[in-house]
Amino acid sequence: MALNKYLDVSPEVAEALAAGKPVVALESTIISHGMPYPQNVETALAVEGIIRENGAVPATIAIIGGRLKAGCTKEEIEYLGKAGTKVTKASRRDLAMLCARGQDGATTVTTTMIIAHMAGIKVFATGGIGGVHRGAETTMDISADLEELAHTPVMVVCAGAKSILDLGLTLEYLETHGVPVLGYGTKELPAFYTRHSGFQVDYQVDSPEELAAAFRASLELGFTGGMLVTNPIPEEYSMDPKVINAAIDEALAQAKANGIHGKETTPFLLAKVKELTGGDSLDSNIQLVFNNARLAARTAACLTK
Ligand code: PSU
Ligand code: MN
Repeated sequence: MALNKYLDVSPEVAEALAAGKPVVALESTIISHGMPYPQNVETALAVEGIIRENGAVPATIAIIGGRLKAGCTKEEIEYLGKAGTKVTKASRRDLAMLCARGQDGATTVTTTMIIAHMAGIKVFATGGIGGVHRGAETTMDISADLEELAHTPVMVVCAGAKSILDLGLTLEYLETHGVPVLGYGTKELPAFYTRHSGFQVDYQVDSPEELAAAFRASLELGFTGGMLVTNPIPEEYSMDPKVINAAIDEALAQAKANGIHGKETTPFLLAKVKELTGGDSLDSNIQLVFNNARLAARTAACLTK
C-alpha cells in the first residue's frame, strides 16, 4: 500500500500491520495539554505497556518536524511531555500548515483518527473526547472530534465525555451524523470521572468480541465513519459527583470570566478542574485511560482474528 508522503509509520507498527497483528493508536494532546509533566510521560509510557500486555502494539501518534508519526519513540513522548502546551494542539485545520512548515503538533482525537486511518490502524484508545460545549447554541463551540467520528473509520474507546460539555447535545450531534455510541457493559453514557450521566447510549455491548463484530460490520457495510465506545471508569476510581460537578461549575465560571474561547477552552477547563480537585481528578483520569487501553487492545486483537 502506498502510504502518504507526510506519514512515518514506526518500524514496529509497520511490521505489526503488515503481519495482521493488532495495533492500538494513542493520542498526544492528552500528553502535552491534558496532564502535567511528569505524570503525562509516565502515563503515556504505562499505557503503551498495558496495550502490549493485552496483546497489541501501541502507536502513539503526533506530528514531529512536520512528519505525521504513527508510533512515537520513548524520546519523542518525553519531548512532547516536557514541551507541554508549547506544542501546538493540532486539529484537522492545522495539519497542512504544520506539514508545510515542518513544525510539531500534539494530536487531538480528530488528528489521531486521521493519522491512524492513513496508517491502517482501526482502534484508538483515549480518555475523553471533545463534544458540544455548554452554551454552544450561541458560541457554536462544537469539537471537531464529532465531525471526525462521522467521517473517519476508526473505533474510538473513551470514558464518555466530561460534563464540562453539554452531554445531551453531544449525543444529539452524534445521532445526526450517524455515529453509533456504544456503552461497554452499560446502557448509560459514562461521564468520564463518574459512571453515570443520566443519558442513554445507543447500544450496550458486553465483550471485546461484540465490539469487534460491530466495527467489522460497519466496515463491511462500506460505512466511512467511526464508532464511539464509552467505557465507564472502574468503580474504585470514580469520583464523588458532588465534588467533581462543583469543580466543573467553578471552572466554567472562571473560563467565562477570563474570556477563554476557541481551542483554549478545553485545556483551560481540564487544568482548572485538576487544580480545584487537588489532583484527585488526575488519578481518576490516569486510571480510566489504563482501563480504555485494556479494552481497546482486546478489541483490536478480536478484529484481527
Ligand atoms: N477531553 C479530555 N481530555 C483531553 C481532551 C478532551 O477529557 O485531553 C483533548 C483531546 O485531545 C480532545 C481535545 O480531542 O481535547 C478536544 O479539544 P476541543 O474541545 O478543542 O475540540
Ligand atoms: Mn472548540
